[in-house]
Amino acid sequence: MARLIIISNRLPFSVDRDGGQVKIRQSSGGLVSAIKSYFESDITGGQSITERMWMGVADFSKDDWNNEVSPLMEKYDFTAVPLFIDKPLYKDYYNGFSNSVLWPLFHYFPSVAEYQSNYFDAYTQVNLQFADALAPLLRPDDVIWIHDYQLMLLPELLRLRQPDAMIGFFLHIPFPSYEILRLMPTEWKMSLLRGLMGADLVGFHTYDYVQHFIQSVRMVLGADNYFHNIQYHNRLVKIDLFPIGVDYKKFNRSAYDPEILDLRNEVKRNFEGKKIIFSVDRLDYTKGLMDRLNGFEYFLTQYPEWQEKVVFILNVVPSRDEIPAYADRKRNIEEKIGTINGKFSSISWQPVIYRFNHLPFNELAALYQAADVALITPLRDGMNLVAKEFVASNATQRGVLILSELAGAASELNEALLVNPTDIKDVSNAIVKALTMPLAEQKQRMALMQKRLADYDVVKWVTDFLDQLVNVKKDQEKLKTKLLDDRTMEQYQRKYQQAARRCLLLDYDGTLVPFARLPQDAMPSSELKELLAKLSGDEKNHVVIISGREANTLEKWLGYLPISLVAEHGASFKMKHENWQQSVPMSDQWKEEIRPVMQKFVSRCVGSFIEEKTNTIAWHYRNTHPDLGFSRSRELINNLTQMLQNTLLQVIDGNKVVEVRMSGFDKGIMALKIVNETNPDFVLCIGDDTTDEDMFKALGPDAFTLKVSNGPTAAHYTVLSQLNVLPLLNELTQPLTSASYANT
Ligand code: GDG
Repeated sequence: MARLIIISNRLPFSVDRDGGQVKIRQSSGGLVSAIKSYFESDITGGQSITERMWMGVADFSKDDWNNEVSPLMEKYDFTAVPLFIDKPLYKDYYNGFSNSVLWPLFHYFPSVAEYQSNYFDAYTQVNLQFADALAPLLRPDDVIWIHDYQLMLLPELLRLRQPDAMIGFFLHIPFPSYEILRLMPTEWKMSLLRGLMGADLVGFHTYDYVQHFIQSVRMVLGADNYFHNIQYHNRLVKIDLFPIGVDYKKFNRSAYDPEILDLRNEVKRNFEGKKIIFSVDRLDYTKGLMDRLNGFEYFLTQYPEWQEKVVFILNVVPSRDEIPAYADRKRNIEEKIGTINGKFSSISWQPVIYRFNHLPFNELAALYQAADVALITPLRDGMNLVAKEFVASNATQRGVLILSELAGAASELNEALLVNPTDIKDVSNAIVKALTMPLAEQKQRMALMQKRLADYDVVKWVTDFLDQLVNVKKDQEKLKTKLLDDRTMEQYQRKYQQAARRCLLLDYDGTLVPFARLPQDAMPSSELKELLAKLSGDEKNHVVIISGREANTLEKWLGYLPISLVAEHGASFKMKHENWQQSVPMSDQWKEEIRPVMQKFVSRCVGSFIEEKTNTIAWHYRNTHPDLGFSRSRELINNLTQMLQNTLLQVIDGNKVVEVRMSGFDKGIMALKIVNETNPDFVLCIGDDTTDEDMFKALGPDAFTLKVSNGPTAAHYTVLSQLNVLPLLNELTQPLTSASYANT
């Protein structure tokens, strides 16, 4: 039995005063109608949700809430948690950072963005207020779903307060390409991305937005992805697309509602003999109203035969008029409408019927049904529900949708006439095509779009998201099952204490030391040296450093210790108190063939470099652009694999490194050889890389094998980070007490 907590900037209702009486009015907009339809359905999704809560900023005072509004909420099917924010702070957070930085930037209007630091401070403060107000109310069974660009910091802030919480986030607007995001001050973009990565599931409308987000996380936070999964701060975060739908049945049925039908017929009568083109949009520069009017004007000029035979009903809904970027638009648009009407009108005909108001639902539905063409051409739009509502409302399947290819909805509504909104010729041609489209074709296109919208309606959107959120939690649990816990640690500690002969096989980079930008910088710390001295000082221990490093380096850094060293994955080795030897005597003539190929990749991928070792040659791409480095590494592996067919050489795909070496030895063969020769009764093996998997597999069930990092592995257990390794080794040697090793 779970509780669903929806968190959005505003509560889903506002309060009106009618005379002295307070009235609650449901807000309009995509999210509110989506969640409302879900609440009204009896479907609950992945969790059986039994309670609902909605948190958001109130548009009424605390006193009004306590005295008048709160009692009215009793009849609603959710608990409202209003947040009261000081007006000046709210202004900087909402008009400021949300709508004068994020909104323009994420809709590809960088020149409109105003990078003021007080805006970001206010945004941070309001997100903190949300977190502080919610944290004390949280219960372990809560499913938290945060919505939209005003609350991008909130997932992380909640995660800090409640580490195990189930948190989903959905962005309703586009997520821009990295090239746009990087325009923002570094601290801001890092905070926003870190904020979102506090969620377990981050949802977007389209595949492109998902890809943009993943790329930004890779570039800004340096986290790696595996398809749509990102391992971040030892937690699996899933990124996926959930294209929001509409309440299909509600719009489709509206065609049979007598009141709406009357209104529709009235509109038809008023414009008898004329085709109706319809648009409804908030007054926003992203909606492309000016370009749309230019397109319509061009159409009337180019195709005069349509004059008097068509009307364009343009309904503009007031919006954000306190923000300067919005204020002038209204005047410009109205002037343009005046110009078109002045230029083309006759005594009996006016081409543009313009209204600036919010339509009641019935009127909106009637216009959707009366329209022959819906002209929806935003310059950018996260999704655009108007397009989907028009399609859903067309029960007769008459009517044509002209849709901007830059709206998220275009990726689903392929049967619409897709246009570039700034290309007035394209828009004009699409209008002609729509007005002359044969009925059979209209129906065919409509039917295909309607099927898709009916299948993935708004309730499906909600349940799909909630199901995926539950699945991510399950996947996180699965990964945790290998995580070394205190009890297992204690068992091995006991076995260690009881053993007479122990073999400790330890990888070096990424295991005993963290990765450095350049291999030569990853020198052993004094803490590591002390630990290795202590371990090797115990005569029951045989300590083996088994690495991809070359012999010289291992000798220089660790050769003074009474331990064994295995270099270049086993190509050469030095057993304790003995001299270095080659595993397989070989010439390194073959490197002459490989070096030029790798050199070509060095020049094709800035930041990559070659490391030559005695028996291997490696191309490192740790310091490159992550996407380029990865894709070049795939190309290189491809080239090398073809070159090395039927040779004794092999290609190894390591951790940000591609290596070529002679086949016939690997860490697994070497580890097994050492274990067989010394016959220990306790074997510990720790590593982080793909090459260490050979050891985990070779050593089999009796060894205590441990992988650093939380991915698929043949090791028996995992530890979350390299930082856990030295404390773990220390702990192993301690006599058994109640002290516990913390795997965090
Ligand atoms: C965000 C994203 C994304 C509009 N005018 C009237 C009216 N509306 C209703 C429509 C529709 C909604 O408002 C507008 O649709 P949007 O798609 O623009 O939704 P928003 O919530 O504003 O915007 C957008 C959406 O979130 C969902 O994720 O699609 O890209 O910007 O439902 O019907 N409703 C009435 N009168 C009007 O005059 N009754």
